[in-house]
Amino acid sequence: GSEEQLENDVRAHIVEEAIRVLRSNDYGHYTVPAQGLYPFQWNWDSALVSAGWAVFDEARAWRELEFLFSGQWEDGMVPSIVFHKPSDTYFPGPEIWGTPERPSKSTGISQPPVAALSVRFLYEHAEHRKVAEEKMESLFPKLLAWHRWWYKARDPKNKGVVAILHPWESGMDNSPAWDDSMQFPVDDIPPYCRCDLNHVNASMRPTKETYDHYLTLLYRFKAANFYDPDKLYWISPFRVTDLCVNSILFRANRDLSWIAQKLGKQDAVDEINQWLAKGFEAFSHLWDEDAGLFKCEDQITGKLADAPISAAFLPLFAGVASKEQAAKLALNLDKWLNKVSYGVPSTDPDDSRFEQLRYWRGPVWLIINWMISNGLKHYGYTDLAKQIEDHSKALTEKAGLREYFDPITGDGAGGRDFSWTAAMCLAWLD
Ligand code: 2M8
Repeated sequence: GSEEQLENDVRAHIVEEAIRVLRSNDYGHYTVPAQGLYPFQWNWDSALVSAGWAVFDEARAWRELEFLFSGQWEDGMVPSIVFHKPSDTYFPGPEIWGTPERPSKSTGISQPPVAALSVRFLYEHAEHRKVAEEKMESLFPKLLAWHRWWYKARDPKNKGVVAILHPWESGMDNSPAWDDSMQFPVDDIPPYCRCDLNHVNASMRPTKETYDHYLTLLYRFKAANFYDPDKLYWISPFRVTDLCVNSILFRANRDLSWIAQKLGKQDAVDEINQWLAKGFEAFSHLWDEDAGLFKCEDQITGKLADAPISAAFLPLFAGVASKEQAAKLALNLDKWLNKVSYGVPSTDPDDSRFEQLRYWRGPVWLIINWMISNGLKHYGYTDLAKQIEDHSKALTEKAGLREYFDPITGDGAGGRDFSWTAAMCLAWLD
């Protein structure tokens, strides 16, 4: 009917907008998350954005991933930010991460390992099969080296789950799940000026107190022989089993195993399957039966973080939750959705730490919506998955391709013309 036609027109317009946004954030070999606010190549942004490019320019999609791996360290780590070209609109940039004489080419920490998912996505959606096979083959050893790095550098105690040592590594920078673990004393750090507040209202960003902690960690890691991966785990006052990184790593391992199988690399398949088996067991300790949610764990105190955050649902995306756990998660998610106009809020709205506009403490993020919705479908909760999809569409129709959204009003927040939001409209919502 005409209503359907209208909806189709609206979506077609958003697809056009999304393509325009990716093109305008394109620096040739990589896409910046947003002009001004984030002027470099970010790790998980790039991996997610490559799926958006894949919809209309396969060659460009592969280049995005290849360029991300051009920043890979010798030990396998893929940094959270690669500083290809200088920019003075972001803090902390290459001068802070590096030495005064030599700005750094990248940060010294990592981010959620999405890339293996993207390689599989690009391969499965490829029209140019031959090219896709070659690209997958050449990216495979780099992906494997990165996953190995996670276990070697971030799970030296062989728990089966890895630690983040900085909230920036989780991607969910100021999540209330870190509040207790971020209580360590702040060092006497050099004075600094935050660039983010030139672009975005302070009420939508982490507080000064939080930034002081972020920088304390950065300077301590830098003092440890410039981010020596063998030292960081032991010296960091912040060491957390994060649900976002671990769920994505688990899912990425499944995709990497799939890729290894396609390439006939049986040794790698065996190695990855061992990670999966250990991970499966380790996840069961992150389950809070009373809350019916997964929780992050502070590895220093051994305590589960009580904050109910959206990453609690990501084990569905990983495929690591049991049927019973999935049922409880679905029940909780349904309750959360009934408390807001648009889901999924990054913190349970009933929790005292919920703030509807402050970044990872309440707002809706489309990339997380995609992951949760994808996970729900896998477990058979198609109505709930569809509801999240509809909310995501409605948000982009109402507010445009913003960085994140207010779950109560549906207003857009943070950066504008945001690459990963655009990518979700192309690769998921179309
Ligand atoms: C945000 O993080 C950066 C630090 O990495 C920042 O605020 O300066 C987070 O939302 C992170 O998940 C994201 O990758 C990055 C770029 O979009 O911005």
